[in-house]
Amino acid sequence: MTQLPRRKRPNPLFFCSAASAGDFPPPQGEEYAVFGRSNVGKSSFINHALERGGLARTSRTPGKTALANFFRVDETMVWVDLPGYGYARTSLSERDRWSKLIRDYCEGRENLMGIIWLIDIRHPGAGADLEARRWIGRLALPALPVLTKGDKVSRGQETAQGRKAVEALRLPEEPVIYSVRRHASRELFWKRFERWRGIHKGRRR
Ligand SMILES: Nc1nc2c(ncn2[C@@H]2O[C@H](COP(=O)(O)OP(=O)(O)O)[C@@H](O)[C@H]2O)c(=O)[nH]1
Ligand SMILES: [Mg+2]
Repeated sequence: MTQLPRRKRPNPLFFCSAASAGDFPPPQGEEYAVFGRSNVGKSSFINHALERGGLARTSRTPGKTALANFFRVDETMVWVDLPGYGYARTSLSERDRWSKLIRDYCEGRENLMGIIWLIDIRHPGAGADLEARRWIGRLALPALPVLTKGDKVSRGQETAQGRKAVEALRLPEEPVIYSVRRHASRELFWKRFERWRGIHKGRRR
C-alpha cells in the first residue's frame, strides 16, 4: 500500500456563520459537513482535528449552536459545523429553524462532498441517531462515521461499541474512534478521512 504524504499542520480559518440558507457563502472548493447530536463533541472535534483550540466554540450547555459555521481548512476544503440535532429542550420554533437550516444545507449545497457523522461512543443507536441515519441514507451522500469521546469507555469496550454502532446504525464502514484527549486520534482520523475522501471524490451526486 502506498503511504499517504504526511499532513501539513492545518491553518484553519473561521469565515462565516449562517442562520439560514440566504447567509451561506458562495460555494468554493469541497465542503464537508460535521454533523451529530447536540453535545456529541462536534466543536471539540473540529478544534482538535484542526489543531486550533477555540476555533469552534465548545460548550457544556448543549443546544447552543443554532448556526452553521464555516471553516476554511486549507486551499481545497471547507468544513461546516452544523447545528446539533436531537436536543429536546429548545423551543419548537427554534427546532424547526435548525432542522430547516440543516435540510437546506445538506439537500441544496452543491459543493457538499460528504458528511463527517459524529456519534457518542457510549450510545450508538440512540433514537436521534437512528433518525439521522435514515435521513443521511435518503440524501445519498457519503458519510464517515466517527465515534466521539473514546476515552469514556475502556479500550476493550471500544471495539464492542464500534461493532454495536455498525449494526444499530447500519454504518457503511467501520467508525473512526476519536478522543480529544488522545493525540493519536488526530493522525488516525486524517488517515481515514483522506482515504474516504479519495474514494468518493469524482463521484459527485
Ligand atoms: N471526555 C471527553 N469529553 C469530550 C470529548 N469531546 C467533547 N467532549 C466534551 O463534551 C461536551 C460537548 O462538547 P462540544 O464540542 O461543545 O459538543 P457539540 O455540542 O457537539 O459541539 C464538552 O463538555 C466537551 O468538553 C472527548 O473526546 N472526551
Ligand atoms: Mg458545538
